[in-house]
Amino acid sequence: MAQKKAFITGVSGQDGSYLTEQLLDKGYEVHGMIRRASSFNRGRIEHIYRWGKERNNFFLHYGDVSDSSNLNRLVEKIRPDEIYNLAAQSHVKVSFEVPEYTAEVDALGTLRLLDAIKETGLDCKFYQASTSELYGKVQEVPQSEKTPFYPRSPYGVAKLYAFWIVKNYREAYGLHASNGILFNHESPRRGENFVTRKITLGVAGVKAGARECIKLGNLNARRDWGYAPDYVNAMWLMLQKETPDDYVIATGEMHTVREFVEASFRHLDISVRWEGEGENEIGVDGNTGNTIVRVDPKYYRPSEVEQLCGDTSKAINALGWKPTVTFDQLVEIMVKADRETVKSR
Ligand code: NAP
Ligand code: G4F
Repeated sequence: MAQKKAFITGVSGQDGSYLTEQLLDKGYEVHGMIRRASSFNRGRIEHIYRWGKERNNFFLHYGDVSDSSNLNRLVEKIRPDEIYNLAAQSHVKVSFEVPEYTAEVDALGTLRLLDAIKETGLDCKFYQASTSELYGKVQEVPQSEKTPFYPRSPYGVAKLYAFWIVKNYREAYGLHASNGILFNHESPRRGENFVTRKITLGVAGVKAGARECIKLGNLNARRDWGYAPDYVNAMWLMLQKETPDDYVIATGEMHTVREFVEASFRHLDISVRWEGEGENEIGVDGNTGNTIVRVDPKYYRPSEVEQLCGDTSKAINALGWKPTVTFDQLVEIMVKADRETVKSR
């Protein structure tokens, strides 16, 4: 069988790096889009790049999903069998600061790619990185593919456009285009300003004596957190189906930010005692009495997504997918990795 070619936008991100590793393992030739930046932005894929260069199966191309001519040229030149559109301004809080840019990249970027496929007439499968942020102010618990959407941020609204334009191009032009509605997924490669990574880096810093405490926003927010490598495997499974469709990918378990903090400290033998309320709440080290967690309202969002919990039965039945890492294992993996990160800094 001929070697399959994949094109990944967002290759330098958390998911892009794991997806690249998995596709190379499956024998794919992988092409990734990278943005020109004034500082090094390939940290997550540097190891793969060196390895892939030797084997001549991993290639990077400069580009940006805000640039149609670049996308058209890349799609025409690479002629991929599968496109994974992972590129996004992916931070929800930041999207309130840069709403127009977020729409440009997360909404219109998706349209540009779909249109490039349509115009070249390429027989190519398309994966869209849709998100549980579409559910926002949730209309039912847990959320399935049938739950109505109610996004709560410029990010969520931009991704809502992307979700529907994927469906529209599928129905209007017969494109094999699927939406993966992925709930939060984390790993040691998670960006440092997302809450899980901020916590695991923070607790490792406190344990090492490199910092006094961690400052967080809404401790009561609840999320359905899974392990990123499991979730990128689901992306691939979706594109192996004969017909395109939309799937929820989640663990079905919900935990608060507060629980994530407690579990992280627990892995370092520190118990947290909570005192006070709201902005004045603090987390105290049960052994030393030191304040190791504080609330800082600057991390609150203008409109919050209070809870997310996914019903992944469709993916279990149709894709044979299921999560392999529990909440506690995820926390342990991340804390362990960040103890090393703190030592090396
Ligand atoms: P991430 O780590 O923030 O990675 C985002 C990637 O997009 C990076 O490679 C980034 O490049 C690239 N990018 C940003 N703007 C771009 C532009 N204008 N043109 C081209 N590339 C651009 O995100 P992630 O966690 O891997 O998530 C991957 C995708 O899944 C995103 O679309 C995200 O919105 C979505 N998603 C994530 C989750 C989750 O829990 N992780 C859940 C649901 C959906 P730089 O490295 O140069 O910044
Ligand atoms: O880690 P977060 O920033 O992730 P959020 O907003 O859920 O978005 C992530 O998951 C989405 C899938 O549902 C993706 F689509 C999106 O691209 C991204 O990957 O925040 C999680 C929760 C929020 O409720 C936030 O208010 O944690 C709360 N939080 C509390 N303190 C904090 C903090 N979030 C951050 N980033 N920083 C804090 O200090």
